[in-house]
Amino acid sequence: MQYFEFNCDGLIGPTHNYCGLSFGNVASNANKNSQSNPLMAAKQGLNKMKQLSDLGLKQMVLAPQERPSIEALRQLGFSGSDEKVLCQAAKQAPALLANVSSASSMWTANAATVCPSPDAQDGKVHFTPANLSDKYHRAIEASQTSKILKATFQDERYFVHHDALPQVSQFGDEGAANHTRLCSRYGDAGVQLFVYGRDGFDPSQPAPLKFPARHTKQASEAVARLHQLAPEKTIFAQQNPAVIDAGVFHNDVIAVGNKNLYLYHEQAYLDTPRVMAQLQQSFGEQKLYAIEVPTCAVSIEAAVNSYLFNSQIISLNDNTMAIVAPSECEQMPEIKSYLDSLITSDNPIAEVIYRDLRQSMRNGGGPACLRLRVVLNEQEASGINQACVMTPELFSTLDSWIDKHYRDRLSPADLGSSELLNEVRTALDELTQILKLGSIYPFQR
Ligand code: SUG
Repeated sequence: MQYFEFNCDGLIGPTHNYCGLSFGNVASNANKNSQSNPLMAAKQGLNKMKQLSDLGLKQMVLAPQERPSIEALRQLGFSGSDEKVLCQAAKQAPALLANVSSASSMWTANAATVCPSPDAQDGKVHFTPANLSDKYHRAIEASQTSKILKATFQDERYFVHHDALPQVSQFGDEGAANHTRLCSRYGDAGVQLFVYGRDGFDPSQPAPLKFPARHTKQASEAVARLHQLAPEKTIFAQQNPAVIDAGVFHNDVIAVGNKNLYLYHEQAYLDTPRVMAQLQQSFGEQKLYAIEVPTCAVSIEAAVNSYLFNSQIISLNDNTMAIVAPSECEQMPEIKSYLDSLITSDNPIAEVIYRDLRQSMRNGGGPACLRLRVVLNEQEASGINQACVMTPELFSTLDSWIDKHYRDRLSPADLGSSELLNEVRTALDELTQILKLGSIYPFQR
């Protein structure tokens, strides 16, 4: 049976804005309070999906979450009509309103950790939504993410949906941003590399000093257990605390893999040589392209500013890969020259595709943040919601939907407007029909 990688990209929601909510994420902090362009953001994301789909890759769309979340504000004590809740929050607690208005569900690499069927003992595809417990604006995504994943990967014969881990910092889980599956062919049993920032239960272990380590060892271990992974093909590695303090808030800001290729920075881990030796050992006799990027070629600062490692590496066919890099990489001479040398050296990457994703990048989200990878075989693929699969028709429907409903500028001060709330709800209501999701949003119930 043939296996494929599906890239599930988050459709960027109509409240995309810059409120500087993510301490430890350099871009989010730097762009705090600037004006965003939700229309342009959504189109930049959608155009990436179209390009990958045009290249023959399997591409899906995951719906955004309802924001502002009136439900979350009610939980925090605001009451009355939806308009009153919004208006009170805008006046009395603008910081809370910013948190419940973030379009952060676009970064679907943080939506869940996914285990394809060849790796799980029960032969099913497992999903664990990430609790994202380190940041309130992200933690409120988990329950809705679970509903969206269930509405997208529907057939219970193939898909197992676990609950998110307990919502406490000891089990902080940031999903696939800290997880990479390596394999020779997608249908082979893969090696799963789980990366965490700290030990959630033992504060005497190494941890960053300045910025939070969002993801814990115990979260990674729990997900590996839930997904029924073979211990000899599962690796747990700790991120280098010093790079977290330099702005590497997720492992996908310092390493990226596809199939049997792993591109990583020499400073990525607490003990990088050990991690690579374990990876090589789990890979056995099979060929692994382990490409180490030295600090003398790319500094940590340049990695964080360019988001080189947040590129997507994709397979164009059995032997050739391309790297989908943010356009910032093309503009930084040292990164451009690194990528030029990468495609001419001995590895399967033959092409660089630069993409303008600036709206998302300004919040610390590059090409790889915007997608969740799900490896499926043909039979499993028949059990997904087909209305979410990217086609030329779906592209043009969504493109017009964005034109119809999205604003081309939004400032933090606009978030309290009831017109915006109505615009968002009208848009999302129409979207649930386009993507055949049923009534998944709180305002629809
Ligand atoms: O969690 N930014 C996101 C970016 C997530 C990137 N994802 C991966 N690396 N996989 C975050 O920090 C910023 C929102 C704001 O500041 O308004 C934000 O949430």
